[in-house]
Amino acid sequence: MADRIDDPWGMRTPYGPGQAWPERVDVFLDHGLSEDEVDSWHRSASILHSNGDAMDIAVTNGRIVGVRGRAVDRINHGRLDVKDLYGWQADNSPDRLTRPLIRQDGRLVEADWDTAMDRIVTRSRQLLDRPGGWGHFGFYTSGQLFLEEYYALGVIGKAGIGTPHMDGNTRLCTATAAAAMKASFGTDGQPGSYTDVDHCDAIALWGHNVAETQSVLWMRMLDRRRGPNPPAMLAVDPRDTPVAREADVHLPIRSGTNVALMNGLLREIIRRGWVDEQYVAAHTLGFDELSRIVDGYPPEKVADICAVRAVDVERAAELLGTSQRLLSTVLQGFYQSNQATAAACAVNNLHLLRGMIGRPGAGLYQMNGQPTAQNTRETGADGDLPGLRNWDNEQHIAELAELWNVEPGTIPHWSPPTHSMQIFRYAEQGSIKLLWISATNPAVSLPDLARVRRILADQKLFVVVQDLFLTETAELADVVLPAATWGEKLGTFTCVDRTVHLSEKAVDPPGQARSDLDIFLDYARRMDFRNRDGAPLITWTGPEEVFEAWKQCSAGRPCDYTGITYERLRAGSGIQWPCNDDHPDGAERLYADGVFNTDPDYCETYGHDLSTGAEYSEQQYRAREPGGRAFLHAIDYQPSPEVTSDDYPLLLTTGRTVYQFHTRTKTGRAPQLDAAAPDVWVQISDDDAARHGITDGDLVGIASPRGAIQAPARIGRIRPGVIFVPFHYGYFDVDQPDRSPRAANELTATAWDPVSKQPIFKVTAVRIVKLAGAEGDR
Ligand SMILES: Nc1nc2c(c(=O)[nH]1)N[C@H]1C(S)=C(S)[C@@H](COP(=O)(O)OP(=O)(O)OC[C@H]3O[C@@H](n4cnc5c(=O)[nH]c(N)nc54)[C@H](O)[C@@H]3O)O[C@H]1N2
Ligand SMILES: Nc1nc2c(c(=O)[nH]1)N[C@H]1C(S)=C(S)[C@@H](COP(=O)(O)OP(=O)(O)OC[C@H]3O[C@@H](n4cnc5c(=O)[nH]c(N)nc54)[C@H](O)[C@@H]3O)O[C@H]1N2
Ligand SMILES: [Mo]
Repeated sequence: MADRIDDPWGMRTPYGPGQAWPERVDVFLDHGLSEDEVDSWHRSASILHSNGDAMDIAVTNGRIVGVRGRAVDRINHGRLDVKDLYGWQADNSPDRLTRPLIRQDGRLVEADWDTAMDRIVTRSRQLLDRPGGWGHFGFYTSGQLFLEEYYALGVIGKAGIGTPHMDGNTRLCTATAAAAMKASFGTDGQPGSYTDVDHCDAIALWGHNVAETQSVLWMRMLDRRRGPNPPAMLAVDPRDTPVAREADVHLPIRSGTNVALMNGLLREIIRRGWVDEQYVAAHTLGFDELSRIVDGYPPEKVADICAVRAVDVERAAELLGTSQRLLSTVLQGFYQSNQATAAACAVNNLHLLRGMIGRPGAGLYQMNGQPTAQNTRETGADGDLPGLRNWDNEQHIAELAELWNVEPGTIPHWSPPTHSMQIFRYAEQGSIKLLWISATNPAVSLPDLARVRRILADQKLFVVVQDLFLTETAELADVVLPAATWGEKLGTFTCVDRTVHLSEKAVDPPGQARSDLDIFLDYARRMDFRNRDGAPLITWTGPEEVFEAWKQCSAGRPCDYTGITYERLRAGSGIQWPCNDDHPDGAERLYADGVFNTDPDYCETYGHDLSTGAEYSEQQYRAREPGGRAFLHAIDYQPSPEVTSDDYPLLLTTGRTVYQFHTRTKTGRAPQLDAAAPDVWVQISDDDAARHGITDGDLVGIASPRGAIQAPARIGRIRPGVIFVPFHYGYFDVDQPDRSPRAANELTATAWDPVSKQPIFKVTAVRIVKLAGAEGDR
């Protein structure tokens, strides 16, 4: 196998439109083992991004020794991402947490499970016994647990405690994807399928560096690009990413200006007659208002706001407008940027205007980022209601009350679920007194880290952290619970294109570590939550029972899992939802008939004003008589909350490298990946570097109103006026305990999109200063 650190995408296997993507099986085994020497293989899928690449975990002598892509799976046809090839080594890391820790006299000390759980339960009871005690509980979970774990947590939070203060780090990740799909189509759920890559004639990548972040999807796109009749490609990204370099048209817009660009592109599509008028008339609402607004964005004005050339805006519109089978993918360049939901909805508008939804090649992925973020959203562990139900719909509440056998009033639905930025605000103000954090590392990943540290370290807040390692967040906890992870526990998860995979338990977890499901179920037992007949609320003992219960919860909803069983997932490979009597083998695409989930009794939201986030009432929604039609939404461009000034003249944007995953708890412990990108850097344009006298490798100081970091410079491959810092590198580094701050989120602001409430990680005003030459010491 070629060295995948040097070439993350591996060998090309070109193919033409409508052909099957050739197989290519990627394998990596430790210590030069051969496949024959492996004792056993256990099915799973990737846990280090959202693509859902299917793989088998190799086990020898009770240890994970490698991975192999699964050729028969619909998603990856055998290929694996570079992080998946090497990242599993973190499971075997000697510094895994193996025993619970409790804080005693200011220090974390080892304890047994009974003692640790008893602390949590004692505290929980004290809080719950007070009137309105539910309001003191906050749960902040992840996009990296399994479906069963989220559903159990959701039921504990909503039917056991009855708190609306539950969310996932999915708020930072895919809240905008969900919000945009709800706003346009009525509910969450990707319309498209990965097979759309096989059929499309144009691919548009909206703020998505897919080459580095879903590299197997990129391999599929590249293989089409190298085959006969390749699709055209458009990239919108302020940086010259691998995607931008491959694209036929690259629009390096200033970060924070997506809505202006989208309005301009939609104006061209309408003016130049590229609208599918029949489709728009039959299947959409809001065309006149949309036309009126986007008409204010001629190419010259767009060029001015976005700082790109007007002629390139026109070229991009032509690429989109003349395509017959357009595939779009949208991710953090839109979701974490200014006017996120409106920008993402504008991509939905594009597909609706062109009638490009629900047929082969005409695909739309409002992407996920994390491997199991889809399940956080479906099961309601992000605060939404399970089964993509509408918190504002009494009938939906009644269904859940019936299912769980609790009073409807127990289920929080008197106001919208509390989003994570607000959960941290309540913790800061002291109304949330117990914050339970599972599988996320907010002390590196939330904006404005100085504030986050202050909140978590406050003695008045009781913090539980459930993780594999003693992370920056765990260091601040009152109780740390050692979790089992991928490969050490059984469960299911669902990727971007609604494909569900089973992940087997291949090995035992280290020491006393337990699966997150076991921990949640143990808590439920100890808390003795009861249903309305006085019987135990939760009686599940293992993942398959939870999955069967979840199937009932999903029945009749868009994410219908009723036709899926563990047995079926074991016998074949991934299966897409909805999978039910109508779609016994799963549905490849949604909305093939042009009927959307906007019926008032079925939809997941009554909608928002996209500029202000103001919620619409049921009456307002019904008055629009959607009748299964999709909504076209348009708003005017507004500058981001933080704009440049004389003091802070540059825009900082943040993101990822192909070799590292998030806060590096896993990829930082895989030698090949760690070595490939061991430390932070700042990417800066030639112009800005020259202006500040910076040359390649110089140490640069970067400051915002909230904090400052230091990083060596890498010059080029980014537009002038914008700099980029990867957000992977926390303040904790075992090799360099005394080093200066380097986490991008020391700089970022507590600001979010009014509809999705997703933080704006991509637009921060900063200044830079050269600190030392390339050889200078720190
Ligand atoms: N290697 C790797 N892969 C991953 C992950 C990882 O950590 N590492 N994480 C996974 C997760 S959870 C996620 S959410 C995804 C994220 O996947 P991506 O969204 O592809 O990753 P990012 O690097 O956050 O952002 C994408 C691009 O947005 C551009 N951008 C910045 N500001 C703007 C703007 O205002 N407008 C536009 N149009 N573009 C802008 C950036 O330059 C960047 O190249 O990746 C997943 N896959
Ligand atoms: N500036 C900036 N900030 C960002 C972003 C950005 O682009 N720029 N991106 C945002 C996005 S999209 C995301 S998704 C977040 C990610 O941010 P985080 O979720 O904070 O990042 P991770 O490092 O993935 O943290 C996951 C934690 O869960 C632990 N873990 C892994 N598996 C398991 C398990 O099975 N059980 C348990 N209990 N724990 C487990 C890991 O050890 C790790 O500590 O960061 C966000 N923050
Ligand atoms: Mo994410």
